[in-house]
Amino acid sequence: MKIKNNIILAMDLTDPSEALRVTGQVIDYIDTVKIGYPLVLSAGMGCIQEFKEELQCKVIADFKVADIPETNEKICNITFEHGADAIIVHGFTGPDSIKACMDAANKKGGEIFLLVDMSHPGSGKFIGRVSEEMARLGVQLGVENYVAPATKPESLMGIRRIVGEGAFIISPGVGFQGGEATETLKFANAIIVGRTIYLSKNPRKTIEELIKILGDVHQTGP
Ligand code: NUP
Repeated sequence: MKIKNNIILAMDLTDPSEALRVTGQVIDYIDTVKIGYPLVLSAGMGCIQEFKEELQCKVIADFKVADIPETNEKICNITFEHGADAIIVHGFTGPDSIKACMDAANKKGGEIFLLVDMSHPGSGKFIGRVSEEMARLGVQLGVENYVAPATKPESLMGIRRIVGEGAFIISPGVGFQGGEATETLKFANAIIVGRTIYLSKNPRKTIEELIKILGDVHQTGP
């Protein structure tokens, strides 16, 4: 997946028109939006198509799929049928559950991102202890895309070492959760940024400043 300016907007505002309006303010600078339960549970699955049509962006559905293979397959099928370009899937459920998501993605022409560690403090208790094992499993299964935390550079670095330079890593936790954008992009292909942008008084200016910090080596907006 190619991501403009290496920034994915995490749009977790729960008012659908506000979510579209604020995303519209920064859409010149991004081409990929991550939508998860906060927005979909309030706006409905139709918001995926709405974002794609109104803003011409790619949508990653952050549904952290974590069920038995048969249920995972259904969740992925429905998500891709609603227009999502990719879906985020938990790694801890094991190979059969991950494989079911990969198969659904292949059939529907979508992609999966395997979540192998998380960014919040409590993630050290369970998921953080097995994240490298999950990354190795992902490699064995042929997973190409991963989610790993910007708040834990050591973990992110370790995951990159395992999945290799050819894999695509997206990383949440920049800004509000304490992760640092430039540092994160040494190991990740793109950063996921939510509140820093959508709660900003001037989201457009905030993203312009962020792009400047990142060195603006990629495409920029007008
Ligand atoms: O480990 C994770 N951490 C995380 O923050 C996995 C995620 N998917 N996220 C999501 O990334 C989180 O649900 C939110 O949508 C986004 C980060 O948003 P913010 O902290 O920049 O507001």
